[in-house]
Amino acid sequence: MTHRLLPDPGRCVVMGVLNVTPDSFSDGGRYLSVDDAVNHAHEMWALGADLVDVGGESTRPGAERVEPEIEIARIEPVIKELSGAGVRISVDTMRARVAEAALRAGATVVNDVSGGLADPDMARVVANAKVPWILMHWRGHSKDMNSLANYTDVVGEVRAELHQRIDAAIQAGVPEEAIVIDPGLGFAKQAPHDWALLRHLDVFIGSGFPVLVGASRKRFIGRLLADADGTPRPPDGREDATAAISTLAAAKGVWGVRVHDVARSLDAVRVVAEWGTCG
Ligand code: PMM
Repeated sequence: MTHRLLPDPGRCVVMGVLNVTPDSFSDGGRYLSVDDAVNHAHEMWALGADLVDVGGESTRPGAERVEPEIEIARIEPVIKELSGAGVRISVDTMRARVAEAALRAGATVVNDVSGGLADPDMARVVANAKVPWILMHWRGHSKDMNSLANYTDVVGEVRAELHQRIDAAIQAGVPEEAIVIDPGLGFAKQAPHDWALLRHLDVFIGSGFPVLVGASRKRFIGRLLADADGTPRPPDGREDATAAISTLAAAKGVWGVRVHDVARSLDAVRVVAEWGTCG
């Protein structure tokens, strides 16, 4: 069973990415003004996105942290305006204070890339607000992330570490149906780890929790599509491959995909639903 605040469109959910940041790896700086951010969210919503994921802190490898006040100032007016217009919003933050401000402004889902590890107060905020919580697999902040990508069995270790986060959330009073899990592609992972996690999505789906996959435009796709001298394909040339991953992930039965290009992935998951293999 999924939480009443999680969209359930009868096919794989498509979550559109809205980074209100100057430095995210593929869309940083594009939607820094409130108007640009709001317009882009409306475009994604009009295309049929089920959820718009609003974030005010870049999590790309190596990124420096921003102050919580800055994070709040970036996202709060955007969330207020969008939720007032009926757009369903998740907030992409690992800070309890920021999540609280976003929920007050009208967000209805918390997307925490640290799975509750970065801020010990996050579980209390989510439990009190009675909202869904996306727990992503994470091993440390952006500046340390690459040095933490060491695994002997990436699928088993990510699964076990996610289950620790699920147990901690439940112990803190978060109901099971409020939890979504995410293997955290690109976060303390090298490309072979990302591919192994995708190849074994059934392990995560088999846990019974809804699974979200965030592959959109990530480095492992750029490396796969590198040119003859090994230069990775730039992020804006990774959209068709992203949609291919959405297709395969939806066919496996994931709950949702988090993407920049909503139109392509929506087409993909609609095909899967019609084909009859989704969910
Ligand atoms: N990836 C990014 C940011 N937030 N949230 C979830 N749940 N899963 C992800 O894979 C994820 C995320 C980084 O990508 P971006 O800079 O393009 O937003």
